[in-house]
Amino acid sequence: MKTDEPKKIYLQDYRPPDFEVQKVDLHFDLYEDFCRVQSTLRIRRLGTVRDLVLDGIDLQLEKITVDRKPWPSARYHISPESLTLDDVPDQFTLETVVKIFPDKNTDLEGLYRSGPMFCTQCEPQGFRKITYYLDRPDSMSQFTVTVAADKKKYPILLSNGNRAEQKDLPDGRHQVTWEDPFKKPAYLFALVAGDLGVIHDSFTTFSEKKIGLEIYAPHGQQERCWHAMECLKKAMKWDEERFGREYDLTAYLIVAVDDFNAGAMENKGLNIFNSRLVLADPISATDSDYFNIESVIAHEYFHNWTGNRVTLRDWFELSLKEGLTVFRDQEFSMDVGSRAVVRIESVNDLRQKQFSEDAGPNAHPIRPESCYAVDNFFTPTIYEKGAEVIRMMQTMVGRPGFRKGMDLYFSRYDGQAVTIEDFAQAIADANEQHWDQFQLWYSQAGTPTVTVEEDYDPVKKSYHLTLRQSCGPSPGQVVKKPFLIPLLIGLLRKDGSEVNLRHPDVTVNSEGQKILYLRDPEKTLLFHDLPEKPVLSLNRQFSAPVHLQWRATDEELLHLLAYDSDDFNRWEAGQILATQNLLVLTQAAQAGRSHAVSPALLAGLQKVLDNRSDPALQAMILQLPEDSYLVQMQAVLHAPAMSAARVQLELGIANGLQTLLRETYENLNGKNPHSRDPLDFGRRHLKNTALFYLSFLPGGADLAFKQFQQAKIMTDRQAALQALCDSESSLREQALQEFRDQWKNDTLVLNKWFALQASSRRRQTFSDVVKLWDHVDFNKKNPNRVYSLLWRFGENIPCFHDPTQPTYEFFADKIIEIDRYNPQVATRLSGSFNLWVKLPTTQKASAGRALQKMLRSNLSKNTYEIVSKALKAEDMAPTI
Ligand code: B3K
Ligand code: ZN
Repeated sequence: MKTDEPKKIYLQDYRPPDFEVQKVDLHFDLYEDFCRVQSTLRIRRLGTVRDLVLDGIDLQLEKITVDRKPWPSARYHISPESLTLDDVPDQFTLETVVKIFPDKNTDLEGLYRSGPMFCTQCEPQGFRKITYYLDRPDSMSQFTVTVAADKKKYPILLSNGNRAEQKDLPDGRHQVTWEDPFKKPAYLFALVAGDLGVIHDSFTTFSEKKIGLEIYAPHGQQERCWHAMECLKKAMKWDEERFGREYDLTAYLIVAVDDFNAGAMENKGLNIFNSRLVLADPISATDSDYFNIESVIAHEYFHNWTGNRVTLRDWFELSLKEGLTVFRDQEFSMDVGSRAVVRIESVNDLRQKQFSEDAGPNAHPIRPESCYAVDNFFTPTIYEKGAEVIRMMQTMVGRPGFRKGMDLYFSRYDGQAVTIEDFAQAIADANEQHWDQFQLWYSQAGTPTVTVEEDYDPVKKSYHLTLRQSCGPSPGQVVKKPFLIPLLIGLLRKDGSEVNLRHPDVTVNSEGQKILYLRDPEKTLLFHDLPEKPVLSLNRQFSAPVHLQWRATDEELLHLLAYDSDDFNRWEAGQILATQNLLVLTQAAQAGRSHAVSPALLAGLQKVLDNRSDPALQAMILQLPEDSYLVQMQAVLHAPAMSAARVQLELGIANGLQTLLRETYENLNGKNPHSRDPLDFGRRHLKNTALFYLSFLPGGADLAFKQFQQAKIMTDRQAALQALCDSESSLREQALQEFRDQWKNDTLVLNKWFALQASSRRRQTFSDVVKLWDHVDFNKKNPNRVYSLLWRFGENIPCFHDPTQPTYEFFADKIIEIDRYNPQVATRLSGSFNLWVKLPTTQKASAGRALQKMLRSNLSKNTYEIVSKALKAEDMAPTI
């Protein structure tokens, strides 16, 4: 499977399937060291092609019959990735029996073992590691599945759909049969076998159907599943109310698994989840764990309609289900929590991960046109930028119009495998729109920049606003056409009130939002009758995923921070002030000059902290932009200078605002620790943000240690430990030791212990990471553990890019090692090298050598794709 130059696949090569599988019958006989899979497929020819080619990898074929007669060996051929039957009848029943070895499956794709249980992960192409099949999303079929295993070891046997039959077998074995009445592609197949704990509940749908809800987890862990259960019911209700979608089977099952490459998987009726996104109690999970569980439980549930009932024609269309479902889960989180805060969190995430991907060597359009490994499509661009594009559609037609479009989409395409274009057409048709230009968002990569120029004439009382758009080159796309960019807009007066905007080019959508459409490379608008220069509030709610280049004055930004009715843009004003200051401080540190912390920023933050409004929003405003966002504004990545600038600003804020920070901390510390009310989430976030700044001041480590020891919930304990982890205090070691001793038997909590150390900004972090790789609690086969240590370290810009340490060499060696047994994990880690082209010369050469070494190491096609593209980004890739 490993090759030097893997084969690329292309969207333009898509052809509809030559055969249809009308019915699938699977029988699994699970044993400790192997599994026998008997598959009976009812197959019909669709076109004129005579030979049937089925996908299959690492399968030992034991039997093959056509219409119950042995199929002669001269008439079939096995290759490493397929089985071809020559000249098959027009319609026939194919039976195959294969032997597979879940125990030896280390890439966690297909059927594999996690501890004592068996489970599956088939998206995107894992099913071909289970049996020979047409493993492509547009091949949809009805599945009946029987699972047989030892009854004592595996009392729970699960698959998709409804339970049909259960019976005992000789030799202490038993079997359960599942029938899924809905046609589905193979990537939604799932199987679980094990001895598990379970909690039960039910949900009654709007047409009064009672659905049984079951969440399974390793014995002893099931009581930690109640939060997930509540989230599931909330999501089911929300999808009925907001999108009119009702659940369609009699049961909905979720299983928590410790070894899982991704976060979760939406298999029809049987979701399989990484246990970190199911299990929670206040002692061991933070508020943000609770939030993530809510959002991912909802996300997987929403896939039942967007992904499962209406699925993908091919993998290049992945964003059709992922972008749309992320959009739906974001809307859900916004409806059940605070709209502004959730929006800010999503945008923060988008800018850190997707914007940097879009600016780097692995940039690709939302609908890519080629790839080496389909596994690599699960990117922030497909997910998060895909969701932004759907959000723009909703902004353009308003919520009621968007709902009409969604209704049309479901009624047109239920039970079918379709494309991104089909979706956009349904939304446009329902709203009588023409979106040819808008669809460029799907085919052109890169983040557009919108430059703003303002000109106010006090005599004529007129205000000119000129907007220009541009988008730099992306791999394979040098020149871009102008995008259709919907920008929500407002103008503020000096007293903070809003100008009643009237302009022929500003339209109002059904929610009363004012939208300015930028269609051309440049546009100028003229506003009359303005007695004073207004303060511009553009791209409210981050209505379009663009960089805004706007030379606002400090006064204007402070005005927005204080008065904008759009909370997103209040936060954004603070971020711009902080970004500008951090960039100047970085330049100064690089040049060995000194520069002051921005008094305007301090004044703005002081006002925010003083004015007791929404604590969650206050906390978000107080947080500085992340390094991964700041790097995008810089031509060269000087990690030590960036790090010095950040420390200087953080210290400046801590010193400048210390009285207010202390007051805030003392007012909020210890209040309602067990409340799960979003307001209390916000209060704790603000309190812990205050602690973060206070920990820089004399006595700060003691304060953090005190909170660490007295904390009743993980949110407070982790925040305190994080502050200590960044410090040089002797209390650091003590706290880390205590934490480990307390949680050494809880894998999820111990991941936090690894992650906090790998994310620490101390100089010694690299040597800590090297030691932690050999720590007795480290397990390189468990994806969560590897991500906690290595992925966190790779994202830790000051430490990963510390020019004084051999970080790249170490990291590359680990990627090569992991790639041998789990390519998906290795691929994710290799993304940390994407910034290498921005490094100063000597460092760039060293990162280049590490990339070259990886490329020579017979990588999997997954990792090869990321590494080779990273290297291609540099015309002058260093040679060795
Ligand atoms: N569809 C899954 C992703 C599976 C990842 C496969 N490598 C989770 C989700 O997006 O809902
Ligand atoms: Zn998804």
